[in-house]
Amino acid sequence: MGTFTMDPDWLVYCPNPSTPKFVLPPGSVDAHCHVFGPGDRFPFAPERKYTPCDAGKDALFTLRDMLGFDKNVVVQATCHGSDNAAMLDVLESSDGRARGVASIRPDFSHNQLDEMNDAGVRAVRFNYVRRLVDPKPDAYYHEIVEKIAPFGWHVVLYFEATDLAERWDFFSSLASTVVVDHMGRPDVSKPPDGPDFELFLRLLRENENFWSKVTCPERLSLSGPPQYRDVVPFARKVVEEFPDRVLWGTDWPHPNLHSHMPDDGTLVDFIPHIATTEALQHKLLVDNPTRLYWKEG
Ligand code: 0GY
Repeated sequence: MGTFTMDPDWLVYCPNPSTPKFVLPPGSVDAHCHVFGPGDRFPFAPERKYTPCDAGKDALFTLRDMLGFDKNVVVQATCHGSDNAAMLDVLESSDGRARGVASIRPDFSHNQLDEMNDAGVRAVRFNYVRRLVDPKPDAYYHEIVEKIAPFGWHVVLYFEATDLAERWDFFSSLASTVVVDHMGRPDVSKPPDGPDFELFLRLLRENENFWSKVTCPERLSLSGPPQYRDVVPFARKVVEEFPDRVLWGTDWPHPNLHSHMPDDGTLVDFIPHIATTEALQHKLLVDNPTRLYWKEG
């Protein structure tokens, strides 16, 4: 028995994903994934809103190799709060094949950030999803933006579609590259050319520094696996209009799912439905994430 017991309704990641039929191009990056613990070594944060199963770096690297990815971008999960040790340990064990998105506080020192930068952190995440974190005022994020500026890090935003209008002015004021998680979480029961998703597309049209992850069909879909048909028109629209500003990732180990746990091989097979040409696939999986996370100097 470990130090932590996962939530009773927690869905554990798929233990034996299928081999994808879609062969990933060499150099592909899983640009959105997490690690959880293991809790005995990297304790979960007291302020967390969920207690997951353990899902550590060895399982992540096995999945990377099995699916055919070359690299990972590991996003600090909220269950670890602003203690980035588990994520940093992945970067340090990856032989340069992982970069990180951290969660930091305004009281982090320049030296702390410098060490994180050396380890491979390239961004911070601002999370506005209330079931995951308690809301903070804009001033809190402004302080962080100033702190990270010397390192050239970008900002990753996680918010629900219904919060976009309220946050619009702050988001558009960000001068760095900004990456939005999961297409701003559209309600896929609404039309992809309706006013809600149009607002998200406008955010990308009017702010050329904004990118989108076309991730998480398993989280957004109402029609379900294996095809996640209802998510396709949304993701395809974003990939086709902004081919140089999109990223893709598995979201392994898939926190807080309730309807089902996806087979990660099936998720990879979703990619050619949203990026329908080799050129679009190469940008999405190789060129864009490499440019954003592995550019040096
Ligand atoms: C995701 C989505 C979720 C969780 C987190 O950091 C997290 O805890 O990101 C979620 O519950 O929607 O991107 O993994």
